Amino acid sequence: PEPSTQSAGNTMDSYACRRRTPLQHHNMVLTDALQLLSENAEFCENEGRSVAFKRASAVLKALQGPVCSLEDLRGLPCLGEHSRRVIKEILEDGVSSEVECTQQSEKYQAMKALTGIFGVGVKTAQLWFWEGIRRPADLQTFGKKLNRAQAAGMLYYEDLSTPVTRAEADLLQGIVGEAVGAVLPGARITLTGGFRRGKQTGHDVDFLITHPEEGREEELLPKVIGWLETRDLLLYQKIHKNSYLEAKEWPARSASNMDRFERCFTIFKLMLPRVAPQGSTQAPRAPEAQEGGTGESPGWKAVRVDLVVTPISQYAFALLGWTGSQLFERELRRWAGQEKSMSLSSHALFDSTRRQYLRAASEEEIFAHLGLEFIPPAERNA
Ligand code: 8DG
Ligand code: MN
Ligand code: MN
Repeated sequence: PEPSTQSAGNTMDSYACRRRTPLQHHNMVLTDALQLLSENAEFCENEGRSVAFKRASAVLKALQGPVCSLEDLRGLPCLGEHSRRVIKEILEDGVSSEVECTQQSEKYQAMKALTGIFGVGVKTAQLWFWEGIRRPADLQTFGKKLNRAQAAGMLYYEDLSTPVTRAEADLLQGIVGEAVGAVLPGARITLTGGFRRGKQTGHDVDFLITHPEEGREEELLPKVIGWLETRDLLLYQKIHKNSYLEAKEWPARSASNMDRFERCFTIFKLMLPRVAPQGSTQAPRAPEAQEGGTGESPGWKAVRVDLVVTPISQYAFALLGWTGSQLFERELRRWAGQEKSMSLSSHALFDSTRRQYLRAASEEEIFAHLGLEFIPPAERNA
């Protein structure tokens, strides 16, 4: 017997990690509206409210048909008074005045544009907003000093705000795969993030790198970056050691392999395959016309790529952690903590009751440890 079927009685689990959430669903207008309110709450640093709207939106994504009246919402979890009011308005008028108003607001539009710059978070964007900055172009006018990431973010703003396609992700998989194979034969890469969940576009491309022999992955990342830089394939890169925050949040343990977890936030210079005009055998255009306003493309595109290296013993946890969605991950951790007294990270799973780490070689094993039915990546689009 299925534990969470959707009958007329609207049985739905309140944990998104206990539901199947496909990419395509039936309530796009409503979920877009709730997600905009969630985003706006994030811009106002109201995390509780932002998560509440995300949870409400995720519930509608998991429904097996469109919501046509408030009746259809009966018995559904995570839909607070505010969310229901917004849904009601849209069902009655086609739009929600609050959503429209938010979307038109100076604050929302400025925050959207400013946080759209790579390297700019909500905190920075807010400081800039208070100083009167509204658009990326204002930064120069105001004489703002940018860090290296933000400077790259400005330089490639247009490309980076253009969605990455699945085809581009595949091209990058080929390149990263070649780099990894060249510096460490036997090392493997996996495409994670939104593309692993079946998305056709993304804001970046996420790769996980490991080697079947524990320890061989050490020092791999700087070598991969070196290989790529030698070939002029990177526009920006910054390697981060296992973050302090993550290390601090984690229950103390002596195992040293924790420190081997590394990641690199990069901007790739992705050479685009030339599509020759029909019947033409002309040589490719010379590269000088990059800025001339000729409307021609430079032949490459700046693309954000995240590279994460993990020891094989942590691979399943890293894979689960980097596949997302962000809300699905959050719900997994909430389930682990609140219902199982366990703590889950992209490194490991700790059982507080038994005071021990639970090993896992696959995502399936982690779900099993957590007492959850396995949800495949394509149904983690909460
Ligand atoms: P998109 O790029 O298509 O827009 O969507 P996405 O692929 O789902 O989002 P993402 O921002 O690229 O993040 C993918 C997953 O990676 C997400 O579930 C959360 C996770 N993730 C980060 N940053 C970090 C981090 O610093 N540590 C860990 N453990 N996970 C992270 O994005
Ligand atoms: Mn991604
Ligand atoms: Mn990412």
